Amino acid sequence: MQQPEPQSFDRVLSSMCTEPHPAARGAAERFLASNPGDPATYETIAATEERAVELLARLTSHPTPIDATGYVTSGGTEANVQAVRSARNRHDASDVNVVVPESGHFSFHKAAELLDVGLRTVPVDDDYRARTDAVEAAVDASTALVVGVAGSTEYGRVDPIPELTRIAHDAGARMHVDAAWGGFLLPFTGHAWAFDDAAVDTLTIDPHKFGQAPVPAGGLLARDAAAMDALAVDTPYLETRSQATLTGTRSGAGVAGAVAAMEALWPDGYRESAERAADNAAWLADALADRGYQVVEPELPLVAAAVPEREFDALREAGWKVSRTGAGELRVVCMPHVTREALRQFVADLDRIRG
Ligand code: 0PR
Repeated sequence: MQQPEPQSFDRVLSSMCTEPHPAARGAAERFLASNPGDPATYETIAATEERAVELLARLTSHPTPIDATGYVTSGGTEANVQAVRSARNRHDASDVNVVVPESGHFSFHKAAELLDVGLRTVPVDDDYRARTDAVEAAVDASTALVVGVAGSTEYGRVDPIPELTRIAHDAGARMHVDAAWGGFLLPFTGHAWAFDDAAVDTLTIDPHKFGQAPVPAGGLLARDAAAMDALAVDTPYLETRSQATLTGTRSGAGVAGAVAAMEALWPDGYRESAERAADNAAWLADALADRGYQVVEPELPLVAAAVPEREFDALREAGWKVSRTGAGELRVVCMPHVTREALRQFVADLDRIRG
């Protein structure tokens, strides 16, 4: 029998994770002891991981999904670290740097520190998107990678990926798109973000976020095999001779859960989730604006609004798991588990708190 979650998702409005699809739970459980890090021994999960990469490649409009390279990471952090590592290893310069908009996830700070790469943080515009003029001014011959965010953590914004890609390539750098959260929403929007929209080199897209897969399941994809080859180290005593992943033993459950979720939901289930989330975000943004709050218009289903600290604290006390942007706004992520009814209750609680 299906066990319930150990903690209810009913009042979770801050998370970028969600309840996994039922089929994904079962699939994950079957592969709890399989290690995709040793594909010559665990052949079934190795084949399942190839399927995961193919499905992710379809979602991101990779030109050759069947031959796409990449793997199921432990999450967006590992995928971003590996993208920086790959670009660094391929870049022929000393004092390598990576150019990241200030809206970039903090995993790039970890990557820069771990890999001893300079981090050049560039400002965003008034609508929280990377400023192309600032990126242009920041790149130089030592820039190994430019990062664009497609679905930013704080405001759900999509950077101008085609322009950033041109700037990166003109400077001799590689282009990475961080669609860790946005990747399962963006195929149903008009945004330019994927492999067919620009000559993007690598891309992060996490099944364990909007993909409704169990944790841990992130994704790193590359346009060309060379990006993954640059990550490979020799593994003399394994039957496979090299390994490109960051971790060694990995979660078979994560891989199997991701495939089961994607097979169940791509594309119609994800489209429905994305549309429902967009409607919910628009509804919440209107409800907050009607009450006089300054709201950041949602682009993807993430609502930020300037709610005073006292009210924010009272919402937390009422059991709502909400979080704040760096600038202090209340932030609500309309994940698949966030229902309209929950949002109505949330707004009713806010009305009660306001008195
Ligand atoms: N890139 C982007 C755009 C992200 O939003 C995140 C995480 C990452 C990379 C890193 O992904 P992993 O956390 O899988 O390594 N975004 C959320 C955040 O840091 C993750 C999160 C998820 C936070 C659930 C809280 C939570 O309850 O805010």
